Amino acid sequence: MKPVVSPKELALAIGVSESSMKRWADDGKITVSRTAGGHRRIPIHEAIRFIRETRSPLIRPDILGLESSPAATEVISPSDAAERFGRILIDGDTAAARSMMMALYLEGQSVADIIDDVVQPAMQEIGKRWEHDSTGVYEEHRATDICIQAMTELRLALPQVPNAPIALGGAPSGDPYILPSMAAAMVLAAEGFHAVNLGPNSPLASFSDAVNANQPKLVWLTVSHISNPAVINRSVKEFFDWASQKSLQIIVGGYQIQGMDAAALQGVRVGRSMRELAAFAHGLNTGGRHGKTDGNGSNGKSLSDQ
Ligand code: B12
Repeated sequence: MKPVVSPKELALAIGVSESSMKRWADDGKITVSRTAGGHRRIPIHEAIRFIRETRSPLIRPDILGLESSPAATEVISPSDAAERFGRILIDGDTAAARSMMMALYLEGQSVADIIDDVVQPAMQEIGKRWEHDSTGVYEEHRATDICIQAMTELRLALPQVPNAPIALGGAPSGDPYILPSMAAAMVLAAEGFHAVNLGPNSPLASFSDAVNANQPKLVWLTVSHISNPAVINRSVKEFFDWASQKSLQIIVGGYQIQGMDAAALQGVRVGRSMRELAAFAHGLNTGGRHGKTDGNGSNGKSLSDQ
């Protein structure tokens, strides 16, 4: 993905004239920066925002430095998307996974919907394969890596909010799962937070240091594997007791969250999906108004209305 593009490049990528693009930039419909020579330049996340909000067809993703696999253009019903993505992961087709994830976002799906409706069910199916065939283990590991690549590309394309409130989170010691916390960071970034992801296997003591250093508004914890229940429940309870004195908003979730002691989770919000995380974050950012910032992303105006 290119960091910035010219009006000419963005115009070519979505099939409009360069003069229209320059006019929209001058009308303030697209935020541009200027080079020393005065040339307009469009940051990639701004180009992505414009394409998504106007529902513009991305006919030349390669011009923006994005993958242009057929998967990007194939029309798939939401119910088939998870199965299609699962097939792509089993085939090890990284280009198709990146294209499909970006295409789903550009057509208006929220980050939370993409994770809950496409990534989670696809990985859940892949997680069953090792029971039937030992090759299922490497397929699962490779699928995880392909998801990391596609999710990283989408995260880098998300709008960047200046002076955004901070959200911070990860998975506890002994929990090696990468995708759940990465997904939480993406959803919170799409909801206007600056997300600090400590990732898998993070001792709760490091959460306290990170909270002191970053002063977050929101803390998330994801639990997919409990290696030592006594240790995890005690350290989580200690951290939450300490954090609750700091008027921090805390939300927890994950495949194994039900395996945690209720006492350890007292006073914190438990969520089952990325949609619930998005709604919680939106409420925090908008003083309780429900909904989510990363809705269908359309400004309701097509290109001809610009
Ligand atoms: C990938 C994977 C692994 C990989 C992880 C690679 C990596 N480093 O990230 C590795 C290889 C490490 C792994 C290991 C194991 N795994 Co595993 N793994 C999976 C798999 C296939 C996908 C998990 C994933 O990342 N999903 C994608 C994320 C985005 O989805 P999610 O975790 O479901 O999260 C959703 C919700 O929980 C929620 N959520 C998650 N976090 C949060 C946080 C907040 C705040 C909120 C609000 C919501 C929320 O929203 C998410 C999206 O909808 C699952 C299958 C599954 N879950 O059904 C099995 C699975 C979880 N693993 C399983 C098992 C058994 C194991 C092992 C014990 C296998 C073994 N014998 O070694 C080990 C245990 C860990 C260890 N000690 O190594 C079983 C668990 C069964 C059980 N009853 O606990 C599963 C279900 C597979 C199966 N069908 O048997 N695994």
